[in-house]
Amino acid sequence: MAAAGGSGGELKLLGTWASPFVQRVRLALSLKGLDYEFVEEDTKNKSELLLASNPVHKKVPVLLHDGKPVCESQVIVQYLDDAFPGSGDGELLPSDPYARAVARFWGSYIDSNFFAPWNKSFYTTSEEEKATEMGKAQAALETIEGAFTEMEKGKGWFSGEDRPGYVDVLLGGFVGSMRAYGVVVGVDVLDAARTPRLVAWAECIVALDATKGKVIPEVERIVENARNYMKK
Ligand SMILES: N[C@@H](CCC(=O)N[C@@H](CS)C(=O)NCC(=O)O)C(=O)O
Repeated sequence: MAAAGGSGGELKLLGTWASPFVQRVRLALSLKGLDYEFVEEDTKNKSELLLASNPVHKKVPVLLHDGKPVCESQVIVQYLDDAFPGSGDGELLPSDPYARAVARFWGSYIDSNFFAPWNKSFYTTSEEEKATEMGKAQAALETIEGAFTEMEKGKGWFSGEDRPGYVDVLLGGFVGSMRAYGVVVGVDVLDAARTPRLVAWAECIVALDATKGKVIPEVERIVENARNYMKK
């Protein structure tokens, strides 16, 4: 790991271990080979540092670079490329402006069209709404699978390179939660019949050296966490 402290300032990440948005930032930090201090937050009792660092949304993740806060996971991942060019295996976003725009488009689509309805399906108590929102999330994943097929260029990553890039990191943060959802709710979000290529891609994400045991938590741990939440 490159010590960010030596080459580009001190990095501190405010997060929770279970947050998929935090996991995508940790994925990016690992792939860029950057050392950082992880500070576990309690979102029921937020620290003064979190509230002061992200006064608008009051959410994790927040990256502190030499004490300066950067908020919102997609912004943080982009910032890491800007602030640490050439670190690790290189940039997560492509260098070509058009390819960068395409990658950012899919990043935005993942959060708005996949995550938002999927999250709603988990929290709603209406069975009808649960099914509707889950249907929207799965339809979005099918669209994302189509994008993957166009972008991966035989390499197995959205980046179209031998290593994961921006879109891989953004969707990769959700892989642990998607797997746990299947156990807790009994519905496979990543369904081999609908999105076989994303199922295979997810295997590659969890098998990455950069993630193994460090970034994407064990499914059992996320399941236990979700079950505890549901009991409350
Ligand atoms: N759009 C944000 C979403 C972050 C988010 O929803 N964080 C959740 C944890 S997964 C959080 O901090 N929740 C606490 C709260 O809403 O009070 C991002 O991409 O960073």
